[in-house]
Amino acid sequence: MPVTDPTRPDAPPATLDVARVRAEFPILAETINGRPLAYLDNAATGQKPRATIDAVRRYYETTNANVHRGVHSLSVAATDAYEGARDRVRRFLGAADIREIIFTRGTTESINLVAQAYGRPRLGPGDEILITHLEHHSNIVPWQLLCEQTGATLRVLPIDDRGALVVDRLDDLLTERTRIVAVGHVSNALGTVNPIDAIIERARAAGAVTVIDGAQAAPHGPVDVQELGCDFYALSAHKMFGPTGVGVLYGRRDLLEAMPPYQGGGEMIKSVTFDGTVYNALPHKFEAGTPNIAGVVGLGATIEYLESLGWDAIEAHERHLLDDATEKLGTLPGVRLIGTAPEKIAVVSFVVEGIHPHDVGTILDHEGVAIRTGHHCAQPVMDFFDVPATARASFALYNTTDEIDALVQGLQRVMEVFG
Ligand code: 7TS
Repeated sequence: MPVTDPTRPDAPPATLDVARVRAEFPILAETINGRPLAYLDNAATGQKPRATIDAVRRYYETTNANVHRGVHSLSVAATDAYEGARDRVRRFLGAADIREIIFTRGTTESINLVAQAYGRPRLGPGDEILITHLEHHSNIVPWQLLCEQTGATLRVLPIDDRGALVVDRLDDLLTERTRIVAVGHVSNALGTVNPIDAIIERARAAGAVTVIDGAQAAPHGPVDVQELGCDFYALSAHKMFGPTGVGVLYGRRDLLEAMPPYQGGGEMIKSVTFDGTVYNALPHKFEAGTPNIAGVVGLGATIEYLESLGWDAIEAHERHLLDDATEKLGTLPGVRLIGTAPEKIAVVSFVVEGIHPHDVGTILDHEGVAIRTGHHCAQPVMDFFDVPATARASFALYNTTDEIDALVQGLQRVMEVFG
């Protein structure tokens, strides 16, 4: 549904010129198995706009040097580009202070950093970590490791049969022993948007620290970590159409200041002697070694590009895609949607009666339609719905209803072949 700008009520609704957007993503012009590519695997990784590809190429062609160490011009320019991207990320996340933005390899590393640098020195037997049944393995396994290391206990907030969190269960699962609450903003397997604002509020009132896995939220719009009041927020650049190998950890400054480094090496120190080492200031304390400079610069350019399109227009278009896909797949005989929470974005997970999801994915690939099949690194979700795997179509700003039609036709072909 088109969105109007509340500050300009007479302005026309924000709309996305999808043909123009598509022209900015070179890979979308590829053919796969002789068919036009319909890329519906955006939850796995997003495709890259020319603005990102060009920024990375330009960086290597004109600016490449190591950061934070040289007085020569290129090193200063590389540092400016790297730190400029950090400020752009800060604004995207609504963080108050640039020192609160740590560059990592991705969401996975960001969450492991919090588990090891925040959790490990602080937790002990009897302490509890609360996660949810919807989490990606990246927001489960680091906490299991932490429990093994500290003797803490993992608790799990359940979901209902639509794939929505049963928030009422916080009444008994959130206790005075809960030290960390780690929740995904959006489920990668089902697309459920979790009520993280309410969860954060409850967790804070209980004295727990909150860690939000924003990997599946960031590709769909900015967040405001100050308004949310979360303590940590993690994301991956590659899912939001930026380069691979780059992620972000937002952390509240006072918490980051009090945490020991996650890794040791160059960049993260002020001085080193054999008697001891003085750590560098934030954010460098958590960025040991030469970072992925080109990737960070590419992420900055990606955010700038997305902002130029307008988030309202992107959101409205993606809402339309989800509604269209839900209606078309929901009425297709033999197709069962998995995950029908009232608050959802950008993902349709489903099974086709009597046909293994991998066979569905293979036939669709012959038709040029790229979806993911499997457990989506969210095996507890699959267990809950008693399926080994699902087929998952996931949408992004450049997708079209024609591509959803290609998916539907592909599924009809699947049923002809296997039916
Ligand atoms: N958290 C969520 C919610 C995710 O969806 C993913 C990746 C991760 C964490 C890990 O991100 P990474 O960039 O560190 O690997 N999700 C998926 C997916 O749904 N299909 O492939 C990867």
